[in-house]
Amino acid sequence: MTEAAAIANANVALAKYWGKRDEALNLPYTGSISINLAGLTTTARVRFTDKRGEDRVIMSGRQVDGLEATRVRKFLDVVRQLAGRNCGAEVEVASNFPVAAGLASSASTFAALAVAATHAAGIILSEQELSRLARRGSGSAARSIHGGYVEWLRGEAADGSDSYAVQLAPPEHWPLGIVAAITDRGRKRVGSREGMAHSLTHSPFFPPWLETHQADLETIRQGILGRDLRATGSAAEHNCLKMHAVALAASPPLLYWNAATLAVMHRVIQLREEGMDAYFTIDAGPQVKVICSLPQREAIAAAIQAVPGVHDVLLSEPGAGARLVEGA
Ligand code: 2P0
Repeated sequence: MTEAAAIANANVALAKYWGKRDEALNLPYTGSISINLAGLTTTARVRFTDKRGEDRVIMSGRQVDGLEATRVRKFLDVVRQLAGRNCGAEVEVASNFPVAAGLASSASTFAALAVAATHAAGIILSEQELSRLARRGSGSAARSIHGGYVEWLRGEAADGSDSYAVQLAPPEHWPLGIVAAITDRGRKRVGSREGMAHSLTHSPFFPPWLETHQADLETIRQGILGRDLRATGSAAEHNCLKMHAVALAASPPLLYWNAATLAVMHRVIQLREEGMDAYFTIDAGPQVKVICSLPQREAIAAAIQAVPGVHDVLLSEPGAGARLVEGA
């Protein structure tokens, strides 16, 4: 097989990945826990050619060069090394949601690429191996290999062999609702990669972030297993605000929010006071994801859509893991 296509969903972290202990291997300082987002999907197609020339990378319909293409080429190098092949590739990637704006497009991109590229190269990996491989492209991609509720294990080994994601529970374990509020359609100014590196070296709050993270992981894991929305949601909000506190306290500071981000946060708190089960979380961008009970999702989405500055809302629920769509 020299050509294959795969799809993978984005994910939203409830306990965040923020800080690498190894930048080359994308090894995190902490574990993290996420929900796979149904319907926020990236398709990746990989074709290995006979020629040894440079890889051609097409993203959202246009050929890219520079950093974006370099990241994909480096990732393909890992696959080529695994497969013992040395050939060029043509890669096409397309997502059905706003990319590079804090909606985890690198997670779905590299999870889909891991599945497509290994099949195209003729190698079959276990889900654990795929997760480890996807991590090399983007840390959070390790989590998008699996469906439902997922924990990426920090691991201890210097070579990253024990740093991969596992499924905590399948999507049907707990059919939650997720609403993503789009408050800015542009690309974010500081990507996660630079943002976490800067936080690590320039924020006095990085050490306390590490010290308090394990407790959040445990609360969120138990909350998911026990289907306890209040425990899970409160701990996710707390963990999100701590991550942003780390970034805000960096010098110079990193401020990912805009006015609408903050307005949505206030609206979610108000919805809770009105008796709704809703909790917010925010990644390295201005969008807000709201975790809520599934029967209340439409009403919550309507309330969020009405917040001034919200361009759009996307509705999701826990979705399936990365999978091959062509080239089996
Ligand atoms: C997360 N983020 O846990 C955290 C929360 C952003 C904020 O994982 O450098 O794109 O490719 O490993 O995976 C985004 O970081 O970073 C991310 P790299 P990645 O979802």
